[in-house]
Amino acid sequence: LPEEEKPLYGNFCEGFAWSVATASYQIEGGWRADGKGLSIWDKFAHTPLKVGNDDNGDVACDSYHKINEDVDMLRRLKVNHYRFSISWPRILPDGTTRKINEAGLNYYHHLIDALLAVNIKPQVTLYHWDLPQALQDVGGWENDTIVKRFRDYADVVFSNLGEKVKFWITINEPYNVANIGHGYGTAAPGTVIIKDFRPGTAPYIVAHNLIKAHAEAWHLYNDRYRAKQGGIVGITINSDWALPRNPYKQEDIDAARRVVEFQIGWFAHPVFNGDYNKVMKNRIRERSFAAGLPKSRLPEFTPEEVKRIKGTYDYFGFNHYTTVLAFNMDYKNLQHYDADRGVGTIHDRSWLDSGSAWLKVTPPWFRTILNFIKEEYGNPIIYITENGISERGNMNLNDIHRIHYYENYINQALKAYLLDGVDIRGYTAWTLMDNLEWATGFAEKFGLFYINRSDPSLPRIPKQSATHYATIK
Ligand code: GBH
Repeated sequence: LPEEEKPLYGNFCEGFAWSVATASYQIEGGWRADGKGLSIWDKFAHTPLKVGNDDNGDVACDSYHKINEDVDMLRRLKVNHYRFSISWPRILPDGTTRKINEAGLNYYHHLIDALLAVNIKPQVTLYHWDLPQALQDVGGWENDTIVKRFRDYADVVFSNLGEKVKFWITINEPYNVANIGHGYGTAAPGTVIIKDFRPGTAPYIVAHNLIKAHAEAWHLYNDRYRAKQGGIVGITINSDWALPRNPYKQEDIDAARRVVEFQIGWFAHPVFNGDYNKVMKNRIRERSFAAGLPKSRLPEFTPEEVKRIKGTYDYFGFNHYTTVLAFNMDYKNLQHYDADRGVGTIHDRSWLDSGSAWLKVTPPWFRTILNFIKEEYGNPIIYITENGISERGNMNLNDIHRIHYYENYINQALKAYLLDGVDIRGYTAWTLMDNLEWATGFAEKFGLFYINRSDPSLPRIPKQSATHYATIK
């Protein structure tokens, strides 16, 4: 084996959080149960041709009615934490505090009580992409009133559940919300009509509001809840690593760096260092001016906002799956996030495949990107909040590719911790069970447990990897 692939033996720190993750829209179902409002994913998935096979989350894994079954799986995995998200419209049907849906809150109370009863600590995400449709109808994340709406929602959640929850994630993968949801449009809210297609402006406006919303939720917790509830709050940022396609070519080396600056940096630079990074500021300004625009398409934070946003973290939440090869690419005058980034990406043909076109098995650079975060953002506490692999096709319980993936990625994280001093406090597998993989539907399966969808009781069946994950810790 090459040196970087040889396993290291050892352990993570005392009290390390071993976890597994899900997200509300991907598993809950109960899309209209007990007064829940509609989310942008309900609407998107009910629009023909938006989701593979026209699948939707109406039933999903029916977790809304299967707390015991879900907790049983977690016990079998021997995890000490469980990461799940709250459906905003299940608690606030129209997105505002005008009406609080007690039945929705009770679902989360019952789930959390069932977890705590078996010593599993909840890690709760406030926003994993299912915005109340009523808020989308007034502009969603593009309207800056969302910042206050999100803070009010966080207030309801902290005040109701905060006695029992000590680990909060404000927003999952703001990159996806901004660029996939409002740029490419292949996730909700998506682009419905051509005039909505503003891939060089909408993502930046949305990101701006996401960052402010996160900061306001963090401050709210810090000022009003931390002293009595004693939890921690952070944001979860996702990024691939990027290698230069030609490692001897400076413009490819720069392109690889831009991939990370435009993905991690977009959000982490404001939250950890204050303000956007120079690479994004300069490129977007120059390209906006070159197109004759009067100002940069990247919004600016005022000095007060920079101060308010900087330092709004108790840890760095990080989701990671794969690596790309990057090369410099000139998109001419196109006003688009991709063109601002100015990068083309490919995969190395030697990398192992998964069930997802974008996901290749590239464990060594997990260690590299963890080191990048350590160096770039002042050696923060890091919780790995997602990492995992998919397959396609019929039931495959003998998922050795997943065992291989977890073994190797976790070992690279261990090297980052033991050899490089990266302050990793937790690891989370994505995902507990096969679920609605967003726009690709149920066909892409990331689960440790298989769900037999042709049986109406939706039985959860452990794959080999589930048994294996229980022994890794
Ligand atoms: C995470 O996103 C999510 O947090 C989680 O909910 C999801 O189920 C999981 O990972 C697995 O995907 O089809 O070429 O447009 C990971 C980042 C970004 C990966 C969007 C898939 C689509 C690529 N995802 N990407 S493409």
